[in-house]
Amino acid sequence: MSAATTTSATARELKALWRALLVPRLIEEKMLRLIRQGRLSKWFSGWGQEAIAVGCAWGLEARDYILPAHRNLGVWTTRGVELEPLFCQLMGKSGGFTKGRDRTFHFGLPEKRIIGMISHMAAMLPVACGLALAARLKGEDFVVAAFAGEGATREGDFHEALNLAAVWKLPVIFLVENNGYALSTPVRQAIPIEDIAQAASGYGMPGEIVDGNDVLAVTGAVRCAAARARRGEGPTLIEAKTFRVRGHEEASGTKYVPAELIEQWRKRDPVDRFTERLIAEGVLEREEVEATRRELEAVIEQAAEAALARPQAESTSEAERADVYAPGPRSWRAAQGPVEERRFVDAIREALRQAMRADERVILLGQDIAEYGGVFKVTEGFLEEFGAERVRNTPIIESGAIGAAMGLALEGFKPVVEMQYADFISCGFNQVVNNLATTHYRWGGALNVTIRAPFGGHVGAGPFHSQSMEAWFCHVPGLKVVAPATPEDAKGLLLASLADPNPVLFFEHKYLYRAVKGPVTKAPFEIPLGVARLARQGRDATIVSWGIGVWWALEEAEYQRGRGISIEVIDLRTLAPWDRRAVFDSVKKTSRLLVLHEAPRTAGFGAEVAASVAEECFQSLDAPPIRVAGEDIPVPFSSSLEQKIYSARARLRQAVERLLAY
Ligand SMILES: Cc1ncc(C[n+]2csc(CCOP(=O)(O)OP(=O)(O)O)c2C)c(N)n1
Ligand SMILES: [Mg+2]
Repeated sequence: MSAATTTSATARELKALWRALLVPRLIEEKMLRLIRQGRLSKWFSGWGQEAIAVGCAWGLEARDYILPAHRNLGVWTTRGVELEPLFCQLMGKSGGFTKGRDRTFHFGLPEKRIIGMISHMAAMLPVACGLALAARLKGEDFVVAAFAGEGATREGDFHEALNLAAVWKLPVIFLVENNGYALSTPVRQAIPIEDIAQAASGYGMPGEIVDGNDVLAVTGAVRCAAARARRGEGPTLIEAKTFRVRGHEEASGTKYVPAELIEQWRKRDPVDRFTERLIAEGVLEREEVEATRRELEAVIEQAAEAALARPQAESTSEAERADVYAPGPRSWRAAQGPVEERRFVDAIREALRQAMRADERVILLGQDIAEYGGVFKVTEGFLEEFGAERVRNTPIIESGAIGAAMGLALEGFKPVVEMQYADFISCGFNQVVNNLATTHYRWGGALNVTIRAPFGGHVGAGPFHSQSMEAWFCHVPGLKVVAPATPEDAKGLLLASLADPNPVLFFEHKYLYRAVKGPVTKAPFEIPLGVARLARQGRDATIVSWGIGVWWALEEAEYQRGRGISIEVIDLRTLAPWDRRAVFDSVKKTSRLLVLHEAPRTAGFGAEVAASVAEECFQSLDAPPIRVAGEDIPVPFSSSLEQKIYSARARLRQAVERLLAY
């Protein structure tokens, strides 16, 4: 572009872009002054990389989502996020976007179509896929741009997300900032190829390399990729080559970076380059540069000082706890009308089918769930009834699928992800415990995601297809954990989980799928989460359990009845939150507690129940609470080992007798 061909409209746009590029630089100058003055503790510098964040935001439309990373202040400023609350957020002051709950750019601003990151590198990339899928399902033409550092591209989520976006032809732009280092590790120690853009060919998408220090080049590449995505041609990987001239974060220095490399890249500073270019082209006057700087500096100074003057964020335990979960529905449909005998598995299928018929926002994701109907055949026939857009086979990507579900939920869908076996949720653990669990507390994003997880043993399936891992998740604030024992409960609790605007882990015991039958209300209804069921009334002792353990407890209670002993059985049904009242009331009546579960004993959920009863019901107890649980070994394959050594069931009788004799 030369001065002669620059029209006044493009000149105006170029000038506006230049201003947008200057803003994050000037904010950073202020932040660095504050650090030197000891008034700010932490800062991740984006100095020298501003053209990527600003160029991306500039190249997209306001309706497009951006998922920035930790050096992308320019995304927020270019989208016009107000400076004072932004500074409050960065400084942990009251008035910030997360109310002091999370740091730096870890928050979403849905009204600006920005979904911020969590600390875990690359975790937002599958989320971008979910948002993009939402665009497709809604027939809207927004695209989603997601950032990753070159270091983050070695995480599995990067590859799962690229693959998913490519097989589903999703409107995603993956924007990799290759700045030469991941903390102290230079690219050559972590990445065996010169150009990360090459990865694109392995996923069947275009891979573009762009000069990340040239804001017009970035804008152009992003516009091209966005146009392609809007045409329905799928994702693009853009690698922006740049350099991290100020080190990882301000406290860690740059000693390990060769000084000449920094010098070399400082000469290619994106702000200086663009300024000089616009001056050379006659778009900008030198005096104007100084005047604009002064004008913007004054605005930044004022907002930063106003933020600094504010108090630290303050709150109460009650207020903090209240925001861990999104408020649920106020009313539930009671079970009413005719019932029919159903197996456990059929009750689950019926709940899903009724929910899908009633609400188009329910979308199923999982491995082999479409034509094949899932390995346990829970979704058999669903593809035919609901179609391929709503019943989606995913590749083998637990993390990718759960992350995508989060993106769908942010766009108002109610995704249900089927784990093929609950054991494989370990591959999606990060998405569950860090992304799904924390989002509502941190910035108010409600995530109506249900993860169905066929779990448990007694099917002779060995250590990796038999685990009971409910306790892993009960420890994480922000998740709900459900484990039904009867067909009626399976249906009502699953419908409640689908109606709940929070992430729910729904553990379905595989042995019960086809071993248990019972009356199930035909019409849709919900059983509120967090309410236990009195499975059997008794006087002499209480057994608390869930899942298959309830059946063992009932069997034992029946045996003891023959000996004149009356045992009460409480089926917790929901473990997080659990019905403390129901358990305490029962123990106050019977004075004896046994908690029974299939999962290994140490740090199992039984420990929580037993400890709470010891704390809250000590005066009523005639015996110490007893736990009967799986042996602390991996679940053995041989059914004789599993049943005689691993299984809690093998130790139940003796334990009950010990409890009664105490
Ligand atoms: C999963 C995970 N592991 C480790 C870290 C610690 N960590 C924070 S930033 C960082 C380097 C990231 O490098 P890169 O992705 O290249 O981004 P850059 O900082 O260079 O912009 C590391 C290792 C993390 N945040 N997440
Ligand atoms: Mg890097």
